[in-house]
Amino acid sequence: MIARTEPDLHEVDPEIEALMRKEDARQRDSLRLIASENYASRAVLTATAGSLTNKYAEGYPGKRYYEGMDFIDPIESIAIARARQLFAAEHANVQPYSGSPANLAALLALCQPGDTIMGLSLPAGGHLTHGWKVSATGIYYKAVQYGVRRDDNRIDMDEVRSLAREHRPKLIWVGHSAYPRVLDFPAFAAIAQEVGAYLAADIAHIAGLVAGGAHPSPVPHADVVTTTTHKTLRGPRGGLILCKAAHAAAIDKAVFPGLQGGPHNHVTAAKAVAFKEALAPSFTTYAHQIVANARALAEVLIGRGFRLVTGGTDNHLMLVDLSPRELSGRKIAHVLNGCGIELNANSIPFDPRKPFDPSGLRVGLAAITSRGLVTEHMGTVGELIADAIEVAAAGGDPARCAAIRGRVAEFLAPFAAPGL
Ligand code: DSN
Repeated sequence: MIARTEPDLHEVDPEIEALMRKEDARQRDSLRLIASENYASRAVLTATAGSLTNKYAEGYPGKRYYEGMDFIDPIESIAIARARQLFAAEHANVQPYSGSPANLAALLALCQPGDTIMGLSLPAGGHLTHGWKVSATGIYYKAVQYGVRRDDNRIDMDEVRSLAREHRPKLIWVGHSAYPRVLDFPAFAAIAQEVGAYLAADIAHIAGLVAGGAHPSPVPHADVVTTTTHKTLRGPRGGLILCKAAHAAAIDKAVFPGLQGGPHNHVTAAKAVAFKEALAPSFTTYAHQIVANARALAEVLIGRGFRLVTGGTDNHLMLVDLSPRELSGRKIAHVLNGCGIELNANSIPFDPRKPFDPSGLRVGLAAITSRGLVTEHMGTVGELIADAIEVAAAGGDPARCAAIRGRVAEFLAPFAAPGL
């Protein structure tokens, strides 16, 4: 037997190892409220860390361009079967590297360059890849963007319908990165059907809520559904495409060889683990708890005098509007980070400020719900956020920030951070 002499990470690269441990501690001690983030479980993290990263596997199970697929094929087949079961989907492709490649694959499968596509505009809460002008999806396709109403900041289905009738898009996106209300998938499907468009739902933010039954599913209504796997779904950093059987061949061809080379097998394995976790009854409880926590936190923040975009939330996120006080979202978010409260500045609809320094703060509940926080804790969470905003608005005094950071760490100490 050969003696194991291989050095560990802390011996090979103590600099990187130390930074990784510091990031662990930072995630443990911070109130993590970035709406697109979560804590993956130890099982998910373990799956990403093994020998599967060493293997090439271009192609699909049973039809590969490499030898040595004895274990990669069953892993990917299990991931596909679990994704289909979780979302009641006719077909699943588990290979997309993340959400943006998944969205590009949907477009490559269903549209030609130059075709008209429609999506929610970025300033109204949409995603870059739904046709925003600086994205490839706004450069290679003729993008028409719908928005939200000025009075209640909700998606204006009348506008969606009239733009669709006028522009006859090949594909309509429904989905968002910063919209706090339920998406009306049947209404989008009716409009798409009327104008002969494909309907593509991007559920990256809400996939965990959909899987857990805390948000309606687009799967019965959309031709294609894309998602990341690492947000509310609580899996590894990656992507997933679900579609009708009629689009399966086109989607698979678009992912590989259309856009990607070898799938990241270690991430595929971790996706399979995450789908198994999401199929457990406890995940349904988790998904509903996220929404209950978000609603409870929204009430606390409203009680502290903050305006929320649309007046509240139906999902995992809310947007705090700082424009009545003419505060810089970027500066406030930066000071909050120093207080141990991690969230991001975000544009609000009709924002008077620029996108790089907008008027909103986006607050998401998925990560802290994974730590076991429930509605009774949202009073404290809201007070910490509101107090920190006041400290930030008054100039961000370091001693006052340190005091809040101490309160945050003390408050979070009893709640174990999954995976860390
Ligand atoms: N950037 C991600 C988010 O934070 O919502 C979406 O891609």
